[in-house]
Amino acid sequence: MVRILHCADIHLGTSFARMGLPPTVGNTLREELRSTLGSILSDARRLQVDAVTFAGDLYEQSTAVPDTARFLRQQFDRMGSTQVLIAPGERDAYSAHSLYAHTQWPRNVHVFSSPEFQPFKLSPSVTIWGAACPIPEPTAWQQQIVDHPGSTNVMLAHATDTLSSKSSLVVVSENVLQRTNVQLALLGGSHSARVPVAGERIVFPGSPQPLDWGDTDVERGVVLVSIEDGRCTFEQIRFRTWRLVDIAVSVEECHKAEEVADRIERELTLHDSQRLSAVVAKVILHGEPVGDFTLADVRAAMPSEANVVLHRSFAFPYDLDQLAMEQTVRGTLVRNVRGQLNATNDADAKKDLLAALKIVLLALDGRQVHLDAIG
Ligand SMILES: [Mn+2]
Repeated sequence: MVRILHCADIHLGTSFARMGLPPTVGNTLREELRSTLGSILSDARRLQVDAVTFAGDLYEQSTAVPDTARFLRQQFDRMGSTQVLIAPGERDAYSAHSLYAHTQWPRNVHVFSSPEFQPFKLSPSVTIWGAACPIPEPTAWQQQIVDHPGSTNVMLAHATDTLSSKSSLVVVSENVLQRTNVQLALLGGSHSARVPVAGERIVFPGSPQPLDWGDTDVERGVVLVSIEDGRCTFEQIRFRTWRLVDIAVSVEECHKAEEVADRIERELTLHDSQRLSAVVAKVILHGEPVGDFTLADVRAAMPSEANVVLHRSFAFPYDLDQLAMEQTVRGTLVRNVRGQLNATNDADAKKDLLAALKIVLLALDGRQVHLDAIG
């Protein structure tokens, strides 16, 4: 029996800034990504697998530093004779500048550096066919993978299983695979997991940790593949250590920032009652508070280990129908802005107009206006 631990999309060194997370949180999550790779490789040793496979996006070339190469080399070195097979992806594309090209890898590491599929004989009965992304499309990759009689042909690549104009990845679908010599496709490129059922051949392990707000509740991990007499069985292994959650919290009737912070904390503990630091949350505050405080005040009132990004949803604290009837400066202003609102179909322009109106109405009421009241 041959056993493979298949991984993809770890994205070591990724920036979490696109999610609005502060650098301190990003640093913690990046450290956890490194620990995740360490845990995966420890499991591989414990399970005594024949190979660990990576189907792309192992690390981010754009943020890679010499220490990234040092870390990977040291991690793979401790695998001893266990084979490590890497098919580069989009973010860790193979080039003369990539870590793959200029790092002295231990002898157990093999990087597929060509966009054409090349065989690697893992055992007398299993051949791994790997290629480096980008694999040109349309391409004759189906012809590159030739049948080795008596051997299970396993494909290793960063790919997609659905045709989409947004993706430049090569399409490897169950349909396409039926017309090839490939019995099993160990893929990367999808951050959510997919494990074959009933005769299917495609494995996407998913990213072991959630990497974006959309990755909230998707099963993710690595996949242990066992191949015996040409038959494959699969087992998902999970490593998720943090959760990304999207929550909405009302600030109605709150007099102080501390009250809002308490409400947020109560919501967060619903997601992980043990460790506040294991939850990374995007919090949308809605409603109108009684007191006067800013998002920064709420943030300052939160426990230091809470990882939250605060947003204020646009709630309008006035009844515009009523105001529009007033024979006052306020009434004239509201009627005027409403006319402009009716004249445009641009959602952003409408939002900006309402935001401006809200600020002016608050100011006319003599209330302090904070910048984050805008939106
Ligand atoms: Mn990826």
